Amino acid sequence: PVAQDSGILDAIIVGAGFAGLYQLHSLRDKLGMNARVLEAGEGVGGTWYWNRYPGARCDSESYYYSFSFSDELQKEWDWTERYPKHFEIRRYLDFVADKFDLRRDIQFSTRVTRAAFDEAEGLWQVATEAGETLRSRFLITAVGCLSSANVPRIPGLESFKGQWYHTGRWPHEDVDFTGKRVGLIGTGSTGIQATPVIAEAAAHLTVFQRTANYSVPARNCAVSLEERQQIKADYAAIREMARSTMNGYPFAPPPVSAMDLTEEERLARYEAAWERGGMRFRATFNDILTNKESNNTASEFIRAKIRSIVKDPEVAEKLTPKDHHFATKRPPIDSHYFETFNRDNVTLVDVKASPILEITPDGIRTQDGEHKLDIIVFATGFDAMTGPLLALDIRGRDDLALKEAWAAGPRSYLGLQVAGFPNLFTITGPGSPSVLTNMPVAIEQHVEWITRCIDDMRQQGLRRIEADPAAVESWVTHVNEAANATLLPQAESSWYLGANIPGKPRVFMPYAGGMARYARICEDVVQKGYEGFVRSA
Ligand code: NA7
Repeated sequence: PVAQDSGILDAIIVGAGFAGLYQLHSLRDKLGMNARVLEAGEGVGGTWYWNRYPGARCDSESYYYSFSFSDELQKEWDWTERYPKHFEIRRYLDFVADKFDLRRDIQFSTRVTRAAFDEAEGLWQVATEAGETLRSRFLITAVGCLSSANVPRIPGLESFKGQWYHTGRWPHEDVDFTGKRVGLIGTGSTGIQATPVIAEAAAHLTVFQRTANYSVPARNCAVSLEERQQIKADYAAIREMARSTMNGYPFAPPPVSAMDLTEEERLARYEAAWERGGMRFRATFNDILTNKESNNTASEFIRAKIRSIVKDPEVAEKLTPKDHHFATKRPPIDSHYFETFNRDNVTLVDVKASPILEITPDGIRTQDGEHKLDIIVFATGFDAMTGPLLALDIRGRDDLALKEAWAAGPRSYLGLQVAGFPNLFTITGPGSPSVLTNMPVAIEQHVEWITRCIDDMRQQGLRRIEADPAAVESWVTHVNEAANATLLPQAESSWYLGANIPGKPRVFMPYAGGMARYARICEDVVQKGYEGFVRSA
């Protein structure tokens, strides 16, 4: 390690969510390095520090949306619900931070405003909002993929007399909806989670929907003591399974196409999956994301469910997705979302048919007229994957701005490094499987790979690593091929493609080749002496 008293750190890690915490633990406690985390929030949690909106919980099940690296940790921790609420995840990450004594190396309330590579020194210079500059050999971003809030520029927002909130920047104190007229914009995973909870409390809820969405019941429930004990006893096998699948889940589709069965058999399987609930529905057959005909059967099954749940046929029709295939946009799961539209105090506004024109002092004006509101909730998503990275204003060699390097869309090698940016590692960066997987599995793989890479460099007396532009070129090609082998890029309005942010280049960002395959490729790269990277002393 670099000497402590030189004021130079071995590594600066940006972000104290799952990724930042584990990266700090790995570098500091396994390699004995001098690492520091810079975190904008006042506590640990990362994305989960900010996402506190009503109904916020994880769509992955708690027992596998967690760290696997410490057997002691997974034995000590008890999850209470099938899907953890936002505060339970924060409590878990607090527990992790305490258990591994991580806080002493985390600088909270510290926002990075610029990071520049000093070629002469071979060091990163990282500037913070408070005016501090820190220096380190390595810079590791652990900023999450869905952490840069997207508040659409709707004229008149500043004139609104009520309160407005973005779900990903929710206030720490509860928002009281009692007796209020609430407008909610957006029907992605977040809007679909928040809708039933807000409707319970508000005098009236108006949901502004741009794209109708497929959603499957989550079937959330408490985890019993017996289940907890069983999971703990089985953890080794559960984790191994999670690492071996496409999405990092400890379950996989059977080796059966939806087209292999009769309609009756197929419907029986969908019905069972619908009852079981959650992301497991997507794993009913092995070709839902690759075969249009198969996908149509799943899409049609959900459409029929929506029509059967929602009593008003006109509302049901508006809620029925028509312009994309099931799961080609990130599939939400819900707790009584469609049922909520049967309530007297809930209205659905289709903003494709009647676009939002402006926000007025008293509400939202669509083409059809003004909707009077006391509170507006923006469930309008994120500048996904690239947003949080570009916000750091990263400058590589020759003052090359990441924003320039990625002007036509993100380009990385393995989602981990960018040509022209030596010693910068991006955990769950664009080009990695990240958002298409159960995040902790992807994060642990990345962190362990980066840690080993840095350790190998140290042992070989190397101080610098950078992705070779040719390797970036072929990885970008491979990421495109992997996406095109699925139906995913066909959903034109998907944030996977950057389509939700006006002016953002349309590039399919995550690696769709699967988590297990990705991990094998990364391993192969190491075995071939870090093929595709240029390393030097
Ligand atoms: P998403 O999935 O990006 O959903 C955002 C929603 O907001 C979606 O329905 C958008 O419609 C809608 N939206 C965005 N901008 C506008 C404007 N300007 N007008 C009307 N409607 C708009 O974000 P979430 O927070 O729900 O979920 C993000 C991830 O968090 C999720 O995938 C999980 O991984 C957890 P669109 O579909 O673009 O037409």
